[in-house]
Amino acid sequence: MDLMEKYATDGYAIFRGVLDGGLVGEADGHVRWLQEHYPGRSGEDLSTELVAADPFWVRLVSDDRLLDIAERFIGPDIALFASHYIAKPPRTGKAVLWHQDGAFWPLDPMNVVTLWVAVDRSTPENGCLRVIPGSHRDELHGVRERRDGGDAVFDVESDTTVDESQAVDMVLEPGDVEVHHPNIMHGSNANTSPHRRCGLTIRYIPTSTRITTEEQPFPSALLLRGEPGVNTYRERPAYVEGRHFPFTGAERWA
Ligand SMILES: O=C(O)CCC(=O)C(=O)O
Repeated sequence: MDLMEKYATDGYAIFRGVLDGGLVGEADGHVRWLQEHYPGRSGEDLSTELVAADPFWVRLVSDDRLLDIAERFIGPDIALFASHYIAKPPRTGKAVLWHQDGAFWPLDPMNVVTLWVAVDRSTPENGCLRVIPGSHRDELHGVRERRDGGDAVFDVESDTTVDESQAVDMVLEPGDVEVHHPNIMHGSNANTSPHRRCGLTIRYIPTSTRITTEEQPFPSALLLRGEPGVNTYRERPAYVEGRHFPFTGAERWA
């Protein structure tokens, strides 16, 4: 099955070997740098409000290989809505409870695509992403405070029952990209293995999708390709040596 057909049928698709080892290695260095600079944040909490001040983060989500994939799903005018590294540490990495992204997002209409970029090898042992194929055809269910009493990355989950026997594990190599629909039911287990599990979520919207938050521009709203459409955007950050994470080509962002 062609990957676009796969997405239409199952609500997700996997693009293999999208990013090269050099850039994935820089993303790995970036995660470590962020953890040094924000010691109060866990590896699962490196997210949206940090993006627009971080030239490498903006460089990474602007990569043409990623935008070319996003363009196939949402067309040529592309903005960033949000992005989040979820770097689950070895042995103590937390679960992400079952949810549909669209149930949480201030977007109108809910036209958005997620690219999940594997920074580490991602397997059932280290808590890979799991999806319920075909669940993207369901409506958006409500959400509730979590009920399991355990420790999870977010405090909320979908308020519907999920048949976990239908779940498919997203086994990915560094540089692979999983793409998913805002209505697909997904989550991930805790990382009980000796290996970190790091992925970067990138939420791309067509610029015809409005970000409806009171705060404008939204902290991570950035125009990445094409016409600006209905939103206002943050300025791209200028790279300052010594202040920002250093990366290949940083001089072009100064
Ligand atoms: O990385 C994970 O474990 C969960 C990611 C997720 O919930 C998402 O991509 O929407």
